[in-house]
Amino acid sequence: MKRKFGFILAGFFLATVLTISWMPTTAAAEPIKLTYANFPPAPTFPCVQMERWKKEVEKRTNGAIAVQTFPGGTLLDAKGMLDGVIAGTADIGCLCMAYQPGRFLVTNATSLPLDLPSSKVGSLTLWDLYKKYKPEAFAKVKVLTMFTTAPANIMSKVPIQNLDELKGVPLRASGGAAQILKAWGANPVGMPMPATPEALQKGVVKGLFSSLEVMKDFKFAELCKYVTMTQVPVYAFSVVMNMDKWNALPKDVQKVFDDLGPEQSAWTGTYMDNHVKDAMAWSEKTQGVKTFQLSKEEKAKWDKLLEPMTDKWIKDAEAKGLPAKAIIKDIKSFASKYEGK
Ligand code: 3IO
Repeated sequence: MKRKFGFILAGFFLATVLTISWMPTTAAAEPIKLTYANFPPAPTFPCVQMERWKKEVEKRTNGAIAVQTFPGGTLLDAKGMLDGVIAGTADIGCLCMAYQPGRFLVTNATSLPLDLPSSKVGSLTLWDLYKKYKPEAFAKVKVLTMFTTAPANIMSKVPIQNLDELKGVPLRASGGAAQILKAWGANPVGMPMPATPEALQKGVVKGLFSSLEVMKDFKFAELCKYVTMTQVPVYAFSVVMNMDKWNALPKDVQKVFDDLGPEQSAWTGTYMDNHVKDAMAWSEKTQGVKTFQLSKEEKAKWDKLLEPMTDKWIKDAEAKGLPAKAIIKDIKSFASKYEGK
């Protein structure tokens, strides 16, 4: 009798232990705290996606992870983001790859004039590209997600409807977008996005070349009363995590982060595409912004000037040992896979 009771007790004990070990992450008394640095101000899209990621992670880990966000360059700034995460100044960081174009050759190929039509398609294409090529630039970090902006357009204080009006105009842009402006004969001025409001105020630049949601989020519509639609190129972003911090995470938390990678990419693309529409409606209705479409003949001239760019990129990238033709081919085929979805 006594022995039987002992067996039952042991059975209960075993069942309890097994149940606990199989349960999804339960809220620990003390959550694992992670810092997440971002370079632009809180209302802008890189920070909106950061807050969404934080919320999803905290929910899906049942509070086992607590993310502390640092918008506005308060922990790491635009150009120091990747090195700061490698050094462990922040556990996680969001960076724009156009600010160090030579460092991110493979992923920045998405900023060539390849007609990626939207942030959603651009983001999913970039994520696939990263997954396929795993570029050396990210060897020292864990990549959590990637996304792109919507296609860039010209926002300016002066009307620009043809190449003559664009000639020599100082416009803020970075990376591949700056190369495109240069090919069109403008005067690209490189600086990270957060430096742009002051440059516009002071007249250092007469406008900028980026995705249009910034008209509202940075209030550029108050100064830039003209938009010229070019719909090319997208800017590429990545979110990276310190490798030691990643390796120290419980396996089930790592799975939550990994599952979120492509989801976050799609979420950010959808958010951005919708927000561009809102921002332009606001700019036109409340700020008197005028939007120009290039005439068919004019657009043909602009397109012609971009034709040599991708071939030149292929030549240069091949010289550096990259499978450049395959990279371009993949970008196009990933994009067509996602178009219409
Ligand atoms: C961007 C960067 C920070 C905040 C909002 C933004 N919208 C588009 C960009 C792209 C970019 O980094 C740039 O330099 O145009």
